[in-house]
Amino acid sequence: MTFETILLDKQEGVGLITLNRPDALNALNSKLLEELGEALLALDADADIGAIVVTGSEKAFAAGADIKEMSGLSFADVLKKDMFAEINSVFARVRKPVIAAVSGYALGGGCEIAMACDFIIAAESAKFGQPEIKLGVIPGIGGSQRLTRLVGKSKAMDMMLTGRMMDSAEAERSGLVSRVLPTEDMLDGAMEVASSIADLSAPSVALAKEATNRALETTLAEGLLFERRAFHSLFATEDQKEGMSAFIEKRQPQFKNC
Ligand code: CO8
Repeated sequence: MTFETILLDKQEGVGLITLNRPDALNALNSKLLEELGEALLALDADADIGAIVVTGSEKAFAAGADIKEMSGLSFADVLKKDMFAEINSVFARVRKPVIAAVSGYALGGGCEIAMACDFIIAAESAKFGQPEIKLGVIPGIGGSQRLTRLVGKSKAMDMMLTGRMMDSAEAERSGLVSRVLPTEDMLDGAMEVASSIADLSAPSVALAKEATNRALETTLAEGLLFERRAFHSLFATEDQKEGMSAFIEKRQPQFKNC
């Protein structure tokens, strides 16, 4: 597969997607969103891949949707193409874990793409924000919904109504990111995390992701039932026998993803 706006690499069971529009701080134009979606679905379908990392450059994960591309559009234009619907539906379809590895700016659509991933590992240099309000619009790729779920109403309102940026320490304190690493080590660290997930049993990884996502979509009773049934179903896998035997025999498990 060849792409214009992203780079795609595979290393030890991990698919690495690098957003690559350096002249525009990785602003998300329609080509980039289309290629990101294609790459995510291709890696999700690739049997050699167990986890995916999405990253940008040291200066910017992505500085938002492409303002130059959007500026002249009318209401009818954005409604007709249902702008940004497709990328959200791609993220909903990807069943493998997706980690956002964020260095520098993750603003507007950049912050939203990071939040659409399953979790965010940030460099100390990372800066998050939803500055759309300063452009006369609001978030359009899920920011008002995902940021509120991740950091709570008060901080989400503060971020969206002022358009201010949050540094990596505040992002970690608020629960937006799962861990912060020194900037120069961040991508290697995120790749190591992804590789450690790729080494686990794929059915249990997929069900852990589904069960965690259920917590945001359903009642506690339904979520607990979903989790319990998913847990029960894993006793049908060879990997459950292998994982538990390996623990008892004090050795590393050899999972077969079945
Ligand atoms: N879109 C297009 N181009 C961009 C963007 C962007 N979002 N961000 C940066 N660029 C371009 C700049 O125009 C500049 O290009 P050029 O050299 O040709 O002038 C180049 O990238 C470098 O940028 P700067 O010179 O501005 O770099 P600085 O280091 O001085 O500043 C900042 C970095 C602070 C990140 C600054 O670039 C900035 O504020 N960018 C815009 C951030 C922003 O507002 N993002 C939100 C965009 S809107 C959005 O994401 C969701 C909209 C949802 C709409 C829903 C509709 C349905």
